Amino acid sequence: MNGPEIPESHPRRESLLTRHRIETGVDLGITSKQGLIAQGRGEAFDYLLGERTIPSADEAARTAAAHLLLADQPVLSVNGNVAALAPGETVRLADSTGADIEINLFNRTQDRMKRIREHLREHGAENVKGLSADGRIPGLEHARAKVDADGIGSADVVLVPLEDGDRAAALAEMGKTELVIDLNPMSRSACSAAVPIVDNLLRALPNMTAHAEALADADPTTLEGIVESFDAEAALEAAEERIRNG
Ligand code: PTJ
Repeated sequence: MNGPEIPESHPRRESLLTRHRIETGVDLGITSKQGLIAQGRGEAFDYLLGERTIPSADEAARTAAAHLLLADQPVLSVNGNVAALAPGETVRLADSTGADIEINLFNRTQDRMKRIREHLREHGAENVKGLSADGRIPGLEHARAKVDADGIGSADVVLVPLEDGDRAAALAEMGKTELVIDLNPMSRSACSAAVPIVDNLLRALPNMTAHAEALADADPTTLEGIVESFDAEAALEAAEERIRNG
């Protein structure tokens, strides 16, 4: 993906390049137009967080990596923003944790599903789920309820990046552990997550991969210790405190 001409010295270079990825996603038919609005919302929170990974988010990323390594059937859920922003980073996290990748869209069309699958394949994904849609998440009225029975439908741990909605709570109702990446610590998804990672997707995914690689040889007792000592409420409070008071 070629970026626009933005000088290295531009103070908002990273932010502008990220915007360009989302714009390109819309042009390619991967990202929905609403995804542009979601991006703007995220940017505002990131600005207030200082555009860096705060210590509580790093601890959450490590805990999420431990959950993925302990899981019997972990799945990374991908929407149109995630596919445009971090396709390679998603594939690398899946590879380092043995997780499946499943496309799950709010504005679901068969055309977008296929384009996103193709895009992920171009970035190294081998098996992309979500198109069978032979399972349902009970209690959801919209398209996010459509899942693969052998994917999110039967997963024990699901990573849900970048959505403020009711799916994380519905997945918890099904007994699944959900890990959420969301820059807004007050979003419904972050608040109902077992592990809310309040960080930019572009920093959180590589950070989780680095933690998963560092923990690859850890025994289950060590991983369980990491999971058990995590306090989701404290992580949300730390992020909100950073946003409100700098
Ligand atoms: O691709 P689809 O059809 O499934 O549609 C996806 C969108 C993005 C339209 C849908 O999930 C949506 O409307 O999202 P929301 O409700 O705007 O929520 C997005 C959440 O992600 C907000 O809380 C943002 O703060 C947050 N967010 C946005 N960009 C980032 C982010 N969090 C982490 N990293 C980001 N880069």
